[in-house]
Amino acid sequence: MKKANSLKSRKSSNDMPSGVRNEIANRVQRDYEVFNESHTFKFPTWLYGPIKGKLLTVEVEDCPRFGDKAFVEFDSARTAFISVDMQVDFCGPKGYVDVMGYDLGLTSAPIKPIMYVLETIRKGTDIKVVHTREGHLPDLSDAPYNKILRSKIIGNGVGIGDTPKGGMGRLLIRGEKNWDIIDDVYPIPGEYIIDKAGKGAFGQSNLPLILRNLGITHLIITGITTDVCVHTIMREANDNGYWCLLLKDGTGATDYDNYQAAIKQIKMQGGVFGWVSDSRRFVKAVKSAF
Ligand code: C5J
Repeated sequence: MKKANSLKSRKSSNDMPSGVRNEIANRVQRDYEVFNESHTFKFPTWLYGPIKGKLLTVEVEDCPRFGDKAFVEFDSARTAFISVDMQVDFCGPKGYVDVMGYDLGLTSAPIKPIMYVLETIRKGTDIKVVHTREGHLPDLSDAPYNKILRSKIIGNGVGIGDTPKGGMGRLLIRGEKNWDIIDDVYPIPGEYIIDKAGKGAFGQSNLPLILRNLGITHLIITGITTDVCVHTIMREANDNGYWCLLLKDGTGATDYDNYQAAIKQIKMQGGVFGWVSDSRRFVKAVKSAF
């Protein structure tokens, strides 16, 4: 009986007239109505201020439900394009992924789409470009012991810190050739390189500081691997309030089913970790804004 009463009183406080609801609830109600009319997640100027760059409107898929189409607005000046771990170790011969025996065709598939997006962004836009690299110090002091051990087992005796036969250097060690970003998508002056010791980038790198200093609110995410570093970074960013969009052809995993599952996971709950689009639709939005 007591329980029923407290539930009842809680329900009535939810039914309060809009005038006494807090600001966020009012904003959400308004933007919900705007979304229903326009199928667009408008750039929240009330939260971040007026648009500083160009307004980009990108089509996203399966949002809010599978089969639906929606649009997301970006302020180019507050957007960062992230290319995750496009290193030889993850998509090149005799690198970490190759030594583990996975299909390099899957992890190198996003190279061309990323090149296409980079080429577009680099043609006079104000979108910031951030590249990440996963790797450890030569003495392995920043590598979890279980990570090193597991890598040695799956690599049949060749793990993190070891040099495979005919390889370019020690696997996943900072400064080695195989640890660096592949030439096709190599950073150019003015772009940011983030070195991280983990799968994520919000705990083991200075990415959050750089994004904050640049005034970034929205992220376009690409890179490898979809189900590991890309997903970890997207989840971390989403939890930190960034509006995240994954370009599905700009990412790949060591297993195709995992790639598909990782894409599907993002789309659940109306976009539980953000949104999914592709390089063609993103480039179209950039070209029509600049
Ligand atoms: C992995 C990564 N898969 N960059 N790293 O170990 O996804």
